[in-house]
Amino acid sequence: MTNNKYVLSWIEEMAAMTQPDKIVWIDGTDAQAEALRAEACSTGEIIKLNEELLPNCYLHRTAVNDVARVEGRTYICTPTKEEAGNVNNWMDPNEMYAKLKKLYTGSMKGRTMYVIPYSMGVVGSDFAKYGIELTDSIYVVLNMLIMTRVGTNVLEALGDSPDYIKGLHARADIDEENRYIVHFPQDNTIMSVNSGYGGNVLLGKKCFALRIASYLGRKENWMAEHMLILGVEYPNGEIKYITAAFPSACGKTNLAMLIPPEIYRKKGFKVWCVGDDIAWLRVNKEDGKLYAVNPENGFFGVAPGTNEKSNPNALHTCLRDTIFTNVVHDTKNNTVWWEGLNDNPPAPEYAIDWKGNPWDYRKYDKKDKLGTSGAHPNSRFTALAKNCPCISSEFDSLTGVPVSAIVFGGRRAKTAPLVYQSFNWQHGAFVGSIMASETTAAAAGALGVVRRDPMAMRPFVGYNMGDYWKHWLDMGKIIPNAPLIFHVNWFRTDDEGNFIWPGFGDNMRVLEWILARCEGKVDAVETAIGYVPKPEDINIEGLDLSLDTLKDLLSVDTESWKADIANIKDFYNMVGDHVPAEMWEELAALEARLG
Ligand code: OXD
Ligand code: MN
Repeated sequence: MTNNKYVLSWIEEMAAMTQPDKIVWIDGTDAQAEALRAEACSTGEIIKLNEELLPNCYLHRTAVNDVARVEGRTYICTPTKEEAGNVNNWMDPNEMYAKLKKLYTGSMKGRTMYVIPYSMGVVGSDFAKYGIELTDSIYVVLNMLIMTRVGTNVLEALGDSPDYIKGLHARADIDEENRYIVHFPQDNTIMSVNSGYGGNVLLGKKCFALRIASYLGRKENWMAEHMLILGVEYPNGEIKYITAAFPSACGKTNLAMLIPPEIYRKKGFKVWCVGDDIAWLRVNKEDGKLYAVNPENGFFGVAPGTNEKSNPNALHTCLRDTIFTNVVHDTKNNTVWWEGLNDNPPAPEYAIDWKGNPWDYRKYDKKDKLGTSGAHPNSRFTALAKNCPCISSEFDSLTGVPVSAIVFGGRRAKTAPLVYQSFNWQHGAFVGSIMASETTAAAAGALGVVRRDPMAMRPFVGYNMGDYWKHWLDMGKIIPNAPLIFHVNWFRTDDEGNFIWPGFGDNMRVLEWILARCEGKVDAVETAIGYVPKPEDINIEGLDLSLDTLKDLLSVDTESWKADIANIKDFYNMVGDHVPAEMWEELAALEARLG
């Protein structure tokens, strides 16, 4: 399919090591995908679901020990440890290559190696970057066909160039002790072994589009971020775009596919989804604004909790052409189910849980979610973006969309108000650097344990975190018309631990204020942490929420901020001596303002 000598010699070398029985090139055609689906069904790797209810949908179960990303086994192998920094795991590249060689040698014996040429971004656009993933898993091929743009046109666009990201994935023995997800940024190489779980093996996603891309972005003056992208359409048809970074499992997909409350819909407001997980951002030379694309082609969303109320758009997206992973199989209707889908779990005689065992929903115990739930809490749907009812008409844009606002967010019971605006780009980057989430009582034993997750990129920066912050500061200097930077917190709780803000579609009310700030159309109150809305400027029409409660939501709890400062200092010290002086200055200034 190509004469590119760099590609051919690399594949030859990888095949000599892994020793597959045969090599199959993925061409992106429906005919080939259909044949692979049939083959995977025949071996039980995937199960075809009810064609009438869920057309072209399949179910897959991973190994029980292989259900999530493994941060502890994810490495950034730069030549020096300093380049990878203190937040990443690091090993000397030569040592790591030697270790991996042992694990890969002969790992594809008796198996087929699939060669997947794929693009992150629209093929041929200025944003696009190309990759080739070698894998011995049909499940990976079928997921990559949804999540990325795959086919011979990628090889044509690459031509004779050596400029592509190499990715090697082998399932090997799915051995947790020898599971490695490794990045060699200097070699444009990703190696993943002993896993079959999406986040570890769909190498275009976290590995390429965040870790390797963040490294490339720093070299080439652009940004790869863990951000959703959405467009708010006003009644006059104008659309303004927002990107937002929240830690994993804080509702990025829900916000990206938000349906505005009725009072907004009646006026003609709409929200369009450009992306739910990753944004690549570049400065547009013509208007000096920051433009964003979603480099992916699909959504790898968390299934549990997705329902007609929380996210109808996501639910409708995954009613066709979808691969479900680790959800409940309803064998009566040959469909799927997960916790939070509806109140009708399949009857025990027809229910198979994510492990492949008979499952009785009546034994579900909140305190032992993992042991008793039918779907794994991290079970997923892999669905095509183009099937999303609210997908933006700019999804395939070659230039991307102009970003008015960047929003950071976390899950904080008390510290962060509903929304605040940073004073300027540098302060905004600081706000991103101190992002954090607290564990909830429901999710883990300890309540209120703070995990700092700068820009929601803690597990995804492909180099030193301090240098990444410096890159943020540097980018601010080369964007003539930079977006404004905000912080939101949908998760503030009352003294009984109940969420105060309704969230979901009502988050539209906060987005409206954010965009009004960007347009200079609304005033704000200056506080120690940034600009906070005047309570009367957040539209609460139609909400069961008083102005006093809104005041509480917007108040700055000085004592909890002061208490947070020590935690931030510890974190900065852990990140180490690459933390830019500007960030320490911002921290000192915040401390002084808090008094
Ligand atoms: C994801 C994640 O899967 O952030 O998107 O963990
Ligand atoms: Mn993510």
